[in-house]
Amino acid sequence: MSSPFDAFITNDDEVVDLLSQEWQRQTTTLQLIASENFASPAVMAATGSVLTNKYAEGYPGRRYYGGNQIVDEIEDLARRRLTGLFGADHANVQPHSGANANVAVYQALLAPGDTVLAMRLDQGGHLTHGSPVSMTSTAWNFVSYGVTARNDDPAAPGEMIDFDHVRAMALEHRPRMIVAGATAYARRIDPAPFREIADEVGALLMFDSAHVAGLIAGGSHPNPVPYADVVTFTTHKTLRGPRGGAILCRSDHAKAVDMAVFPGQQGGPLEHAIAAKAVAFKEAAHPSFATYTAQVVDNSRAFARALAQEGFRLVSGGTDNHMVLLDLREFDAELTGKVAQEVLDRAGITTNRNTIPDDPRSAFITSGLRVGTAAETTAGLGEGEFATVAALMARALRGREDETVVAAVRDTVAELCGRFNPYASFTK
Ligand code: DSN
Repeated sequence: MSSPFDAFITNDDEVVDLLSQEWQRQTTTLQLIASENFASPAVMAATGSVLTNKYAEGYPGRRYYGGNQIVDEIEDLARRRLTGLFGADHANVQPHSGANANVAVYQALLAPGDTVLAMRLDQGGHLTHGSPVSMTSTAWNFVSYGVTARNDDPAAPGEMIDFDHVRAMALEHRPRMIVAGATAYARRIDPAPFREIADEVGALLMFDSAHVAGLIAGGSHPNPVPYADVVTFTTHKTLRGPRGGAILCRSDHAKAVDMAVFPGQQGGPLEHAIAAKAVAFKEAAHPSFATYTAQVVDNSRAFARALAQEGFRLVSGGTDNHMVLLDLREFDAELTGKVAQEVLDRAGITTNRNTIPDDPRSAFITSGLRVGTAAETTAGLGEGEFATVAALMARALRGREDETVVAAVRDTVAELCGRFNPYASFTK
C-alpha cells in the first residue's frame, strides 16, 4: 500500500511499510479516541522539517548554542500567536507534553511537599493531578476532589464536579494550588467558581485545559486565562496541532515558569514541534476553526443521544464537549471496557476503555469506554454519521461472539471512512 511517506523515505523499506500500514489504519478505521485528532498536512510538514536538526537550549535571544537566529524567530512567532489566541500575558511553547507542562508548573510555583487540590484520577482527573502512580504525588502533597453522586433524573444529572466538595477540601487543607481540568469529564468546566474558591483560601489556580484547549480557542468553551494564574494544555487534542504541550501564565509567573521548563525539566526544545505548534495556532485563529469546534460539540451531543438510545448509560447524563463517557454496565452487565475496546478494534472503531466514577472494576479492565468526536469531525463526519457510528458500535458489541457481525460492521466502517478521508488532498 503506498502512502505519502514513500516519497520521503526511500531507503528504509521496513519503516516505509510500517508508516504505510499506520496511514492505512488511520484512514480506513474510525478514530474515536477523545485525545486524538488529525493534524493538517502543514502541521505534519513542519514536524518533519529541518528544525529537527537544531539544538536551541534556552529561549529566544538567550540560547546556549549558536545558529539560532531563525529558530528564535520561529519560537517568538509561536509564542506571539499563542498569547494572541488566548489573550495571555506570557507563553512557553517548549513543553514536550502536557505532563511535562504540568510538572513544570508545579516546580515553578510550589515548594516540595506543598499541598495541591486536584481532581482524582478515577473521578476524571489526570495522572499528573497527583495520582499515587505519578511522581507528582511523591513530590507534592495532593488532596483530591471528585464529582457528585450519580443521579438518573435527566433534569438534575449527577457526576458533575462537586464544588461543595472542592470548597470543603480547600477550607480543610488550605492548598497552595488548586488544579482545575480533567481528562475523562464530558461537561463544561467553569473557571469562575474555581477562582472564587482559590481566592477564598489564598491558593494559586492552575487550569489544565489539555482536552478542551481547542474548544476554548474556537470559542465553544469559556477561556480560563482571565481566571487562572497558569493554564497548561496539550497541542494535539482538540487544538489539532502536533504532539506537545504549552503553558500560558500571568507575567509575574513568567520567569519561574520558563526556568522550570528549561533548565528545570527539559534540555533542548523540539523546535520542529514548536514550528508545527505555530502553524496550528494560526489555524486555530482562523474563523473556520470556530465552525469546526462548534461542530465537534454538536456531533458529540448527537453521538451521546444516539448512544443513549442504544442502551448505553452516559456518565453525567450527556456531554458539553468533544467527549462522551459511557458506563457499559446497563448496555451489558458482563461487558467490560477492556473487552469493548478490543471488540471495537476488530470492528474498525478505535476507542479507549476508561474508569467511570466509583468504578468497581480496575483501571486495566474498567466499566467505561471513552469516545470523542474531535478527529472524525476533522474528517468531515456530521451529526447523522455519528448517529450511524453509535448504531455500528452497538451492533458490534451485541454481536461480539459472531465474527461475521463484527466483520460486517468493519466493512461499513471502511465504506464510511472512504467517504470521509481527512487526508484526501494527499491522495489526489
Ligand atoms: N490522559 C490522556 C488522554 O486523555 O488520553 C492524555 O494524557
